[in-house]
Amino acid sequence: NLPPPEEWPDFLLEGFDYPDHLNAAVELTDAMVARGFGDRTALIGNGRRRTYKELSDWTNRLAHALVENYGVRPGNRILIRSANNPAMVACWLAATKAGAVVVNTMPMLRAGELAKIVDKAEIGLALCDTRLMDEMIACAKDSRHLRQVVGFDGTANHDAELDRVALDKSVTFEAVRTGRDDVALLGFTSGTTGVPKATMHFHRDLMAIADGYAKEVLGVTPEDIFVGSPPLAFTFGLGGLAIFPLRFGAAATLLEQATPALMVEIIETYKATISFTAPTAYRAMLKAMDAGADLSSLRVAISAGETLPGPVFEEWSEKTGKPILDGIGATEMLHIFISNRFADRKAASTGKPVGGYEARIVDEDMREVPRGTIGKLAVRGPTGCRYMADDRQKAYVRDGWNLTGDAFYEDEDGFFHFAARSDDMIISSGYNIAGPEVEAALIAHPDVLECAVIGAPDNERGQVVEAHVVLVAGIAADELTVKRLQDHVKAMIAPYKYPRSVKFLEALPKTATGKIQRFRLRGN
Ligand code: 3SK
Repeated sequence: NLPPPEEWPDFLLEGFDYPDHLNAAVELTDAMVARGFGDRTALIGNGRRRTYKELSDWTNRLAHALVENYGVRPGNRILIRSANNPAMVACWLAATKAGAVVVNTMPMLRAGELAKIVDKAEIGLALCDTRLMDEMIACAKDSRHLRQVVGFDGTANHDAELDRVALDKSVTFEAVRTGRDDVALLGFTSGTTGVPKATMHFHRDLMAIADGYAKEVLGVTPEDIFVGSPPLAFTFGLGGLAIFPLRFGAAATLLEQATPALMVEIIETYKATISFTAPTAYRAMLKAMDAGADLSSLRVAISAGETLPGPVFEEWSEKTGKPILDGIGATEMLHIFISNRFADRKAASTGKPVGGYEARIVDEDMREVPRGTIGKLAVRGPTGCRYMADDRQKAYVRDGWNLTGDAFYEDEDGFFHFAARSDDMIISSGYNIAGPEVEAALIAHPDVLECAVIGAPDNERGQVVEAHVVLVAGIAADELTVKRLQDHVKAMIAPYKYPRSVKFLEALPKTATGKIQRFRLRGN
């Protein structure tokens, strides 16, 4: 019983004009019930479906518990530790209703990593899936800030402390009247350098990514069913698997271990329509299609975070008749700000700015460079970078423009093309070589599963192109393979770009969000 289309949420694209008082969690739950979506499925996970009404009630009971039993006050910072599941979403929404500033964290973080976050954000209360308590308790033991660690049951069977406390609370809760410019979320990013930074996002930012990207680019409707792998602790995942579906009355499936095989199963079972995942998962899903999997329900496949290899894009389009929409986002910007569209896309480009954003390519002095020239990507729009107590703010935001650290060029048709992370440019014998271009050539070889290319110091040439390659199972890591890969690159792109050094690895070093840590390879 879907409300008629005229009652579907239809949010402003232009202006992102939100009222002075806005609580993002209320918008995503209670307001959706008031708009007639109460009986619709909001979340599916751990073997259960939750309607919007159930989610609203659940989060209101939890919010009462946070305020009445754990003394949460507006502006308090709360850490949440969990894998992707409905209970994590409920805790995040409840804390947001209570006016807290939430830091969502990945389940694989160790005590030392949690401690850095707790110290930086001065977190007093942590909500932790009881299955993940050990590292959280170890972190709390030596912490100056963390006073309470409260367990919740990620499987939502009501046998953990928070669930028991919340059980008898009222299902109505008067949410804190947060201002639209009050901080709601701290997104932590170590980028590819390894030093964590906290990015602050307002309540209105959480709405703006849905009302911009999700509405304009993805065209989300209440009939959509989302599936994906990025952790909710990564703003890519929080947007794609919680904010976007809930903003439009759609449903999200949440997987604690989102392997490609499980995603395929979920797509087939629930007829999922929108997927968020990384290029390697799309590659695995293509193999599953060869083995008979039916992914025809997917109307949009989104890839971001790493360069989408051309062959994966082509094969996906061929087999499904639909493109993989590539885009670029950043934790600093909260979500995707440049993207291809169904009706306006170009192969091998990242697309055009999402509605509300402007992008330009600038030189060192912030002067716009001519079209076709590689320079620094500068972007501004309804969301932007606000580092918490970090000197790097001055370098990231200049003259109101966010400098994302990516080298891009804009073509004659206004499409933006990724060249490299600024620190992925290799200068060898006076040639500028974009590492990702060499990676794209290597990944097109059938023996290569994954690769990362860096500049290695070299006395003669300054730097040489060095490829770190994970081979497909069964391929010998020997000189013959090195030669084959070098010849292949020379045949695909200008020969001076070929990797003079090739190293074989079992796996590439990656951040918890799946980004390749090239700085680690540079240290090799
Ligand atoms: O790739 C990223 O870093 C990213 C971060 C936040 C949201 C979306 C994306 C793609």
